Amino acid sequence: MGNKPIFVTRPSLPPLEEFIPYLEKIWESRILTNNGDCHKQLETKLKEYLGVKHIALFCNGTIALLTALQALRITGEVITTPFSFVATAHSLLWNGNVPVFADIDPITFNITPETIEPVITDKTTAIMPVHVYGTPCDVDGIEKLAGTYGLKVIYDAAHAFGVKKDSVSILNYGDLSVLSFHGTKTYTTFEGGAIVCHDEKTKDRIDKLKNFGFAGETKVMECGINGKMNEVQAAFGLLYLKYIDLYIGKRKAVACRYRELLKDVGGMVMLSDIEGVWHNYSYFPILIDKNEYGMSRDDVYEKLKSKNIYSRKYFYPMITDFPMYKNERWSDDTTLKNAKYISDRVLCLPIYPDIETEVIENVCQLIKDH
Ligand code: T4K
Repeated sequence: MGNKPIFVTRPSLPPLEEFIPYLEKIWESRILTNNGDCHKQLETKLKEYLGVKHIALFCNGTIALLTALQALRITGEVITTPFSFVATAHSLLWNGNVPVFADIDPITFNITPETIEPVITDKTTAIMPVHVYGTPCDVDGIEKLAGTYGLKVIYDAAHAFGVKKDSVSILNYGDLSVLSFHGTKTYTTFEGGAIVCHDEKTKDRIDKLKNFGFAGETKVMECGINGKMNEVQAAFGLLYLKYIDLYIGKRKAVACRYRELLKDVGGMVMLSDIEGVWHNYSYFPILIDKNEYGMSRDDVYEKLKSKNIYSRKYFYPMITDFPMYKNERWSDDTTLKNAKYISDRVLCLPIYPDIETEVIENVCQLIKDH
């Protein structure tokens, strides 16, 4: 293993020589962006792979989130989770919404109908749940609640590439779902993202919004943005798709090895697979309870770091602990108590397709020896 640093993730890359023919085609065509051939092909292939009706590719997940809000003309308050990457809430602020935070479930780490309903007000227009670490939200319950109150649902599915529930893509729930294809994600196009939608009209609107709002050469329908994915990203996405099942399979093996090696460690909780769910093993979070385990999450983080192993505290601090998101509506100790509990204890261990077995064993041994 040597002394090379081990990070929370390390993207697997297909052989470089397999990427060259894609680049040659781009060089030949001189179409570098704006819905070129690779872009078109990737939309088609992703629809097939993911089992969704429509997909619109983006330059990154954050602009895709913002465009999703614009596409549905979301105004007012939007209920979301404090336990996510800050981009989830930032997209709401960029769109002029008021983010309102609901507590999370202690098992799935996701917001639930039970935690969402109490914070609905007459200003609420939408819900933006996150399938955190790729674990599906209670999509049926959220759909029912949204129906009752007439709310839109935009899933931040940044972690949920390829995740299925009862053989159906999780991306088919809600009004829209937003993916991230960032370099740290299970499926990557270096930077990138996508919106999944269910009808032609919405897809058309999203496509216009990501291209400055142009509807034809000389007509601008509204204030769109430049959210387009370029041809090199799309070409890489096409190649990556050929390897994705292999990579997810390898991730699963890593998760299984961690679970096996850590199963008897007291005071430490791991996520389990959920029956009927096809997981993508994008993250490997553990919860460390200092009283039972004997060391705090921060102690373990520092201990691993001292051995050149860089685990990550995703998601600490929780979003509502960033000064710009603090608000008396959720600053007492009870409103977001599960999120706070988990955010204070969570640690994401290194997981990626080509992580060496020796590294996994070393990480686990360091966790066991305390
Ligand atoms: N919603 C949710 C729920 C999200 O998690 C995210 C992004 C978004 C929305 C927004 O989607 P994007 O706009 O990003 O498409 C990373 C990512 O930048 C971010 O995409 C991701 N979530 C978040 C959870 O993690 P950092 O600041 O922790 O990344 P960084 O650069 O520290 O990378 C972590 C480790 O990964 C590094 O220590 C080394 C390794 N690494 C990283 C990169 C970028 C590599 O080996 N190669 C690489 O290219 O935010």
